[in-house]
Amino acid sequence: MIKSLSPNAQKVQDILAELGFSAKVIEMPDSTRTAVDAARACGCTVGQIVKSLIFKTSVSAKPVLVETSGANRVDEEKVAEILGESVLKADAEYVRQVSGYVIGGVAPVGHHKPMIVLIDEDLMQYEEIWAAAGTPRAVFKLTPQELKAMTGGRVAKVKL
Ligand code: 5CA
Repeated sequence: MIKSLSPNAQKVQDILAELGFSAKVIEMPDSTRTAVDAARACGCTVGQIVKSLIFKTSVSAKPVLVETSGANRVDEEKVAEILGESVLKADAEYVRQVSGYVIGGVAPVGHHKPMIVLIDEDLMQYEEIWAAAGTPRAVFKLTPQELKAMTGGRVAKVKL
């Protein structure tokens, strides 16, 4: 029997399909909340996990999504240089408000508010990567090119 997805994971699946992507959302029996958890559950390296990290520009107060390799940390100064203003890391409430997802489940698509999107250039080296799909147990496999296409993100040097 095929188990149905939880509502948030199904929402991500529907958005992916609407956008024309064939990716399949999977709900894992174990947590995929962190990049390390997700790598274990997906059987891939931590570097192949997409961390969807949310920041806020400090002056214009715009949400910024930095799609980061699970192996890397974001250098906020590099992000600030790219955007022309400094950024602050979002708290859990802001993440929920702008993305519509809880921490650990933030997907690359389907956000409540449109966001500026940057993509860690290190993600582009992989044949396949995995991103969160709406809950801290839901993921989907995609290519870096698909990540770029579905987010409209700009590939950049963002790691510390
Ligand atoms: N599902 C996994 C990988 S697919 C995932 O979503 N990983 S993540 O890195 O994108 O999400 C966890 C991130 O949320 C952490 O790296 C951390 O930057 C952020 N985070 C964790 N706790 C909080 C918190 N209390 N407030 C704001 N951000 C947080």
